[in-house]
Amino acid sequence: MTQRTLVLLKPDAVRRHLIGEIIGRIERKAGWSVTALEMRTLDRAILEQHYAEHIGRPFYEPLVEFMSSGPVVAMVVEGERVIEGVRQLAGPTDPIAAAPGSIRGDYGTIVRENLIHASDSEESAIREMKIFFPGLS
Ligand code: RTP
Ligand code: MG
Repeated sequence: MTQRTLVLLKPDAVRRHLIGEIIGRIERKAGWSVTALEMRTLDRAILEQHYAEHIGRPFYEPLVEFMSSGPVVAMVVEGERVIEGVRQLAGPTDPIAAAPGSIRGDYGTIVRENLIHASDSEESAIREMKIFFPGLS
C-alpha cells in the first residue's frame, strides 16, 4: 500500500545539524522517496492549524513557542506503509521511552524537543499535507 505522509524536522533537529542524518534514515528505507521539501519558519497561524487537536492543553503554548523558534524542514515522504513506518523510525513521543536505534531514542532529550513530526493516520496525512503543501494534488 503506497502512502504519503507529512514529516517535519523540528527546530531542534535543524539547530543540531541533524537534517541530513534524519533524511538519510528515511531515504535508506527501500522504496521510500522524499517527494516535496521546504525549509521555513512557522508562524502561530500555521501551527494553530497543524496542532489544532492540542489547543488548550497545558503543553500547547510552549509547543508553539518551540515550533516557531527557528526554521523547520517540511517534507512529503511517499512509499510503502510510510505513515506507520516513519512513526516507527521516529519512536515514541517521549524520548526517554524511545529505544536506541529510533530517531528520538538516539537524539531526543525532552518530550517537547523530539526532533521530528510525522502524520499519525491517513486522515492526518491528507490534512497536514494540505497545510504545508497546498499546491500538491
Ligand atoms: P508529533 O505530532 O509532533 O508527530 O508528535 P506525537 O504525535 O508523537 O505527539 P503528540 O501527542 O501529537 O504531541 C505533539 C507534540 O507536542 C509536544 N508535546 N509536549 N507533555 C508535553 O510536554 C508534551 N506532550 C507533547 C511534543 O513535541 C509532541 O511531539
Ligand atoms: Mg501528533
